[in-house]
Amino acid sequence: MSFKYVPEIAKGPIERTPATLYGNPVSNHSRIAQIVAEVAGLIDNKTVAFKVKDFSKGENKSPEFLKINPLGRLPVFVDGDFVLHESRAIGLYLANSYARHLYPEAPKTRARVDQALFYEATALGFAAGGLFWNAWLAPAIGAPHSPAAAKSKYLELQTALQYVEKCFFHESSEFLVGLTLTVADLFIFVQIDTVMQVISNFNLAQYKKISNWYKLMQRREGVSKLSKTFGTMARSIAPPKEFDPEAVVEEEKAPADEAAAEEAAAEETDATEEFSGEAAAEEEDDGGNLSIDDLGLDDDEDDEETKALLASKKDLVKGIQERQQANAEKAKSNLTLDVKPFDTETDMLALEQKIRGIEMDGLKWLGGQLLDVAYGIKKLRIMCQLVDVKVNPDTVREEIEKFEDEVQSTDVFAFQMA
Ligand SMILES: N[C@@H](CCC(=O)N[C@@H](CS)C(=O)NCC(=O)O)C(=O)O
Repeated sequence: MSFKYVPEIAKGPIERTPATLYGNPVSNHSRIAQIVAEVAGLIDNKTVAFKVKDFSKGENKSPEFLKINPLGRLPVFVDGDFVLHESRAIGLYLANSYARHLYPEAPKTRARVDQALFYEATALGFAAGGLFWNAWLAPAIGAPHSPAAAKSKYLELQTALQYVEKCFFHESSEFLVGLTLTVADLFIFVQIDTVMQVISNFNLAQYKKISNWYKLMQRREGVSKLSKTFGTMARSIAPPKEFDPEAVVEEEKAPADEAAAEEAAAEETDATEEFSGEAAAEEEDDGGNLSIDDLGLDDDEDDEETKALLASKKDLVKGIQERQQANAEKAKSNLTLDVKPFDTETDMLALEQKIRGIEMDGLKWLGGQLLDVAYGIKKLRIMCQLVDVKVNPDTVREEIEKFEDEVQSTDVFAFQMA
């Protein structure tokens, strides 16, 4: 069924019928959009209904589906008359609309997140997707593939992982960028999970930071559910495979395979864009989501009974949203920062007052003390409490570093749940 807006009630987000995310958990692109919806709780709270399109039945090429995406590709996001293609655009739209903390606004932190995202969308994604296709999915479903491409994607993936290991996880953070979970963690998790679930001997342990991070990510709410669904669906297509980059190249040296291999390698750019995988889940119920159409009310109806029904639905949704907001605002963290001055001349008490003057919704300053560093220089150790959904710790640091005449650096001394 398609959802449509009812003019009288389409005045703000609380009155909206759920949006729909069409996808398939075997597709890494789908999971990039899905993971944001899952982690933000949008599927559980019925803001977004997830609907599987089965590649093997050609559901992504049906005339009806081609009307919403002429490319016949997944994922697609539909919210009333707003239709959005491209996995990353959908993931970022969901974060911007419903979970802003996942895409921090502080310019430098956002730039680092973007750096990770662009790398994910290019080098890392092509390598992981190409390996998934050429080493596992295409052989499993009898589609054209190239062992040589599998090897080169495998090597490209090693380079990409070396880069991620070296250039992210600053200050021993458990996250790729900054001190909190961001879309960078989510999108990159999808790519690494794509490989980990189907290549049984893939050695992620050699990348210590990535490997620890991957284990923690796998346990996160929303991430864990998505990863398990993907694993189950992948195993319903074929078991995970051992991959030996040297052996596959030997295999490809057979002259009869050469022409086919070259053709497959030429076709293979972002190989996962071409696949028609197997879908296990059932689809096309409306997820129990109530549409105003289901109430049998007419758009133009203005009798008292109809108005009362609309008002009671509106109150119900508003009540649920208020409770969700109240729960989200209970999650707080304590951040302790060490602020180093430029020199002994800096008036530390005045600096502390300036810092305490920084005001943000969700930020509360707590204790502070001056500690000796060396040669008469003191640093300020100052603590604050942050409402997680409202304030990103990196924003606080960037605000303090704006006092550039006095502040040389800010370092995180501690950051933990309050
Ligand atoms: N750039 C697109 C790629 C989408 C894409 O290629 N999806 C694949 C699944 S991973 C698909 O639907 N393939 C089916 C087809 O091309 O027929 C995105 O990021 O959303």
